[in-house]
This record gives sequence, structure tokens and C-alpha cells, in this order.
Amino acid sequence: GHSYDKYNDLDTINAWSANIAAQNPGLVSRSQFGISYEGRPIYLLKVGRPGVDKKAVLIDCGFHAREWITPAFCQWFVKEAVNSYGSDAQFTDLLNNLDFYIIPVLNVDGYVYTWTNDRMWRKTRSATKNSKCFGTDPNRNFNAAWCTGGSTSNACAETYCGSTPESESETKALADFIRNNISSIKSYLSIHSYSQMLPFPYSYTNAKAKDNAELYAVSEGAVKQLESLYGTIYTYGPSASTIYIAAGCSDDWAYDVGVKYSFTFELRDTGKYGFILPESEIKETCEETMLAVKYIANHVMINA
Ligand code: 0X9
Ligand code: ZN
Ligand code: ZN
Repeated sequence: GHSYDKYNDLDTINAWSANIAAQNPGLVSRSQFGISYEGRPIYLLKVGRPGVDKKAVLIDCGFHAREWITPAFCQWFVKEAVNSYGSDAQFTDLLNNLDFYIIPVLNVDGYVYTWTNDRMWRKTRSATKNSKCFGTDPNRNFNAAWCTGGSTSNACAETYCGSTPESESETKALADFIRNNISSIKSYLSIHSYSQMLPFPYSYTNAKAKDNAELYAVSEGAVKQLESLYGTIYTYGPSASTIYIAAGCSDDWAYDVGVKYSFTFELRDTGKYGFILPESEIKETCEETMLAVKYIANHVMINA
């Protein structure tokens, strides 16, 4: 059965999302936002009190298949929203004034594959013409200096950029959703693991983003909140200098189409367990990350 303190498989996550929407009709609704290469539905939860002209924060999890802590975080976020509405003043305020679009698992085919075949799979599961290798790196598949630095046209590589920008059904669905809702989406948070970092654009160039100073201040404030709970240390700053140069990433693409508050989270840990973070760390990881996400959301509510 489903548990917030365990890693849930895709069927369990899909049953959970149907259920939490059914149980909280005034706060949570579920829609199918795309369909994967192998034909699985990709679900989207809209969390917030219905209202007119609401600004929105888009959060995706399960971008890279093996980063299991990330779908766990998206589930945790929705649980906290539902439990906090009407009792926690700050979260209630956020839910009254913002919509949160939550994608619990974007790369559904890859996620299933990590449960059935290869725990360390990263990419999508699409076939590539003239290659026996499968899968594109979804975070190298966006139209932001596509297939230049930090990515490759070698289909067998972990950072394969794909045959064209948005060649993947999953990335195309995400890009279409952002384009179709660009007037309301003010913030995009892409949840990954691991390395305890909170980078922001750009990663395809060493040039600073137009909003660099504000994004730096927001990431600093968010990290302070996160660190206050259990002392987990995060680094933050422009992606290219904080992590590495990488082209075709969703955060850079979203920023360049106009989503100003675009951040990537790299959750626990720093390498002791890496992608295989023990279930015993789910609760602390999610609780500390909630503080950072709420800090950013509050900034968006006030300033966007
Ligand atoms: O390389 C990535 O896609 C991310 N690291 S991961 O280990 N989760 O694969 C980092 C993404 C940071 N953002 C950008 N590079 N734009
Ligand atoms: Zn990742
Ligand atoms: Zn909590």
C-alpha cells in the first residue's frame, strides 16, 4: 500500500493521486497532462483554492528515473498542502493565492524501468533510430542551446540530447504545458537528486541571467530556511558555476520563455548513498525541502 515514508511504485503513486484528488475536491484536482513513449498516462495535480487569475508554481518530480526521493517529495508536498489548509496560516495563504501544479512522476517509463530492470536508469525509454541504445536525457532535450555543452548526440550516453529538441513525448508534454499556461506560471521548480544544491539559470552559458541578483537572493533565503531544520548544507548560485555547464535543460528553457523564478533542487545526499537514499531519510529530506519551497512560493506570491 501507499506510504509517505516509503518509495512507492508507479501504480501506487497513480492510485494515490486519484484518491487524494477525490478526497479533497475543493483543493486538489487531477488531470492527464501527457502520455509517455510506452503509452503510460502522465498525471498532473492542481493544488490550491479555486480563484480567478491566480499565479502558479509548477513543480516536477521524477524527471530522472533513478532519483526516487523526488516523487516522494512531490507526494509529501501534496499531503502537507491538504493537511495544512485551514490550520497553518502561511500555507493557507499560499493556497488561497497561488495554484501549485505538481507532476509527481514526469519520466514514468524510466521510473517503472528502475523498479523492474535497472535501479540506476536515468533517461526516458524511447528507441533511437540506427542505435541499439534506448532513452534520451530529458534534461538535455529542451530548446535552450540544445545539444551543445554538457550533452552529446551519442545515443548510448547518459546525457544524450535526443534527435531534436522536445523529441520525447514527456518533455514535449511539459514544454506544451508551460507554453499553454505561460501567463499564469511564475515559477518552475524541477526536483532532482542528489548533491544538496539549489541552482538557477543559466547552465548553458557562463553569462548571468538578467534576474541573477534576485534569483541569488531568493535561493539564499530558501537555503537558509532549509538548513534551519536539520543543518543540512546546501550550495546555490548560477548553475554553470555551481554544478556544471549543461545545455538543453528545462530550467534554462523555462526561464528563457518567461518563467522568472526557475530553480532546480538537487536533494539529499552528497554521495554517501547518492540516488539510493534510504527510506529512513525521506521524512527529513521532505520536511526540510518544504521550507525552501514555501519560501520561494511566498516570494512569488508577493513579488510576481
Ligand atoms: O545534470 C542534470 O540534469 C542535473 N543533475 S542530475 O544529477 N539530477 O542529473 C542538474 C540540473 C541543473 N540544472 C541545469 N543544469 N540547468
Ligand atoms: Zn536529475
Ligand atoms: Zn510536515
